[in-house]
Amino acid sequence: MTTDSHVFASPPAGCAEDWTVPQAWGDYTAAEHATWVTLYERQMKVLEGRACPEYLAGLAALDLHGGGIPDFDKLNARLSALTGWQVVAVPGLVPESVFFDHLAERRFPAGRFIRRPDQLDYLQEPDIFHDVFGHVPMLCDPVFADYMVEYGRGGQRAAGLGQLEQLARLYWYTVEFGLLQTPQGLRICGAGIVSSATESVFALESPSPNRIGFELERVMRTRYRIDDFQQVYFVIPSLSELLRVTLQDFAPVYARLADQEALAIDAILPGDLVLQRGDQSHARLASPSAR
Ligand code: HBI
Ligand code: FE
Repeated sequence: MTTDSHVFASPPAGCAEDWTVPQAWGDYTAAEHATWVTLYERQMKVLEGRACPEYLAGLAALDLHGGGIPDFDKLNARLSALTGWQVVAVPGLVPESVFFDHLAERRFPAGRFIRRPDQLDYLQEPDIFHDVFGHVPMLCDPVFADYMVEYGRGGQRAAGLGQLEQLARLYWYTVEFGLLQTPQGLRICGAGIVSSATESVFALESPSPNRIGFELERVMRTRYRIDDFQQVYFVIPSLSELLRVTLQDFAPVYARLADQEALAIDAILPGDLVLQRGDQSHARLASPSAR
């Protein structure tokens, strides 16, 4: 199976200075729209009772129904009215500096391509389903929308301090794979989980992964994997707490982290708030490739 690479080191032809491209919604084929519908319907079977209320409210507010690939012009009219955010089309994974610059300006870069039918279950690069179905509904929540702007600004600062790896872990364990504590129990807020039929169930119900209370420096030290289910999920107490910790000055945080080792993906520390000490049964079956 060829791996369509949508990872670019320099702007491919047709890209603007900021790496954006026209979505060209009219160019999507019926097969591409059908792929969106298949993915959407599959997700909606598992997300009731599993996705956090803020995500489900965003999905409804944007009217991201299963009719096909959303037209960003229509999507942005709704999204910008709610939190001032807009989605911009990019060819795929863009360099971190470009990504942070967009987030800091309330623009979410979404790959305009969609996975092929033989990639329904997994692809490593963010396609339009991962980015728009996974990430954009949470941007309707004012607190999370502000968190993402602060994250973008933090990324711009971290780039200058050489602390991108720690900040990428914060993104990974919150924006991509975060779980949220709610009065009804644990719910999914991470885009990487909410856009995956299998991980939506695994993250909440499997005995395999650790589930640990979110703590900023703990998360920033913890390695992650990009090729299989996570071996640890961090549980965020509330979106306002997530925003609060991101509003602080990270310089002292980076200073403390500078002389601390990165933590193994399945580590459990004495100070951890352990909600589940996983048996790592899933990971034992998979080839380890922690980052
Ligand atoms: N580019 N299009 C796109 N989407 C992402 O989610 C993305 C990216 N570039 C960098 C990136 N994410 C990660 O490095 C984050 O951890 C910042
Ligand atoms: Fe993502």
